[in-house]
Amino acid sequence: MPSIGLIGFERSGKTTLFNALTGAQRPTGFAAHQDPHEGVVPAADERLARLSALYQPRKTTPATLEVVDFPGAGFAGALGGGEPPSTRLLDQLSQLDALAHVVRAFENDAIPHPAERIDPAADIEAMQLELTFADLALIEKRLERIAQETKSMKAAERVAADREVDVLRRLQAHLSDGGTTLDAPLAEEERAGLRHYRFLTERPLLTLLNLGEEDAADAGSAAVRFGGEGAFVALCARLEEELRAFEEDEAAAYREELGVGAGAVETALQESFRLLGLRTFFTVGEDECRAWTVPGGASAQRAAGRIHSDLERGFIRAEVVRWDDLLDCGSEAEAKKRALLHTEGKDYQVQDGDVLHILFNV
Ligand SMILES: Nc1nc2c(ncn2[C@@H]2O[C@H](COP(=O)(O)OP(=O)(O)OP(=O)(O)O)[C@@H](O)[C@H]2O)c(=O)[nH]1
Ligand SMILES: [Mg+2]
Repeated sequence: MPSIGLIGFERSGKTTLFNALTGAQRPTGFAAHQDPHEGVVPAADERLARLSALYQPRKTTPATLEVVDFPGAGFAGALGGGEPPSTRLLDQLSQLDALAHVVRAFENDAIPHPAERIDPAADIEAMQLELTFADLALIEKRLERIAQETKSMKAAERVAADREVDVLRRLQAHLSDGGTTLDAPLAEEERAGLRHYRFLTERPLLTLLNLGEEDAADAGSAAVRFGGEGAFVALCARLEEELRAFEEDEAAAYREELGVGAGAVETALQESFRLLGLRTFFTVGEDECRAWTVPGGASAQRAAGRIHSDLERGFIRAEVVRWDDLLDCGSEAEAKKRALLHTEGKDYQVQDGDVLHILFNV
């Protein structure tokens, strides 16, 4: 399952957002937890809902995202002179596919910001620096180690070591200039050679601006006012958490009264999927309609493996139809008749929105 980690300074609203995303009721507020919370978020998907309406299956299963909510205390050092994040925290972060920085933009004197200021741009910069420092420290350690090791190396081994040193030095220079591993000018094989380091700035980073209730109705312009580039979603975590407790029509009425549109949480989720480069495909039937995710560029055979290892092993071919074509046609048989359903081999690259039917033999 793809995973994303919520990071950010103390009391920025990570756990509040975690509750809004997962429906959990974890305690929020002052030092409410020392350990990360883990949860699974089903991804609402309009396409799956419509396929389900067509098939009326016994079961509808959305795609999921694992979310890990870290306590902000671990990042306190980034705001001035304190301890850098622990090795354990860095290790936990590097295991995740993406990171989401929850940035505080809400004002509330009763809930002090650890640096005693509300300045989203400064927080964004401080967190970026913290992640960059962690990677630079890792590079430095590795360079020292290689320098030690090369002393006793044979000439042939030294060639590979020299090459690694060269790549690490270039990355070091790029990070020192404010770049990230993601946007470093590296050749594809150089990048692949660095992957095992699991650098934090190699993780796609989503910025979640946590607005005050008074800004929630105008999230778009609030986001512009607070500045922000890259992948960016503005929402009010507290409001979204509160609204979860309401019935659907009550929540809708309350939203209308406040002028806060639905879907901020869904947008945050979709942005996460997009950042992760995930593609969603569907399987349909009277038993179950289900959404699945695979990394961009994944083959039909790999997608089959998401469903079951037998399907990957015994893969023969896939019948593929776009979700909206299937809806237009009303059935796979009709889609076939109109030549909208095609047969693909194991190397077919799955597209976002494909409905797959895997034929296999084990
Ligand atoms: N007004 C307002 N308060 C919020 C909002 N989001 C969170 N809060 C409050 O801020 C306090 C801290 O929220 P948490 O969700 O615990 O923050 P956190 O980032 O998980 O904090 P740590 O786990 O200590 O790092 C709580 O009292 C929340 O109710 C918001 O959007 N608006
Ligand atoms: Mg928390």
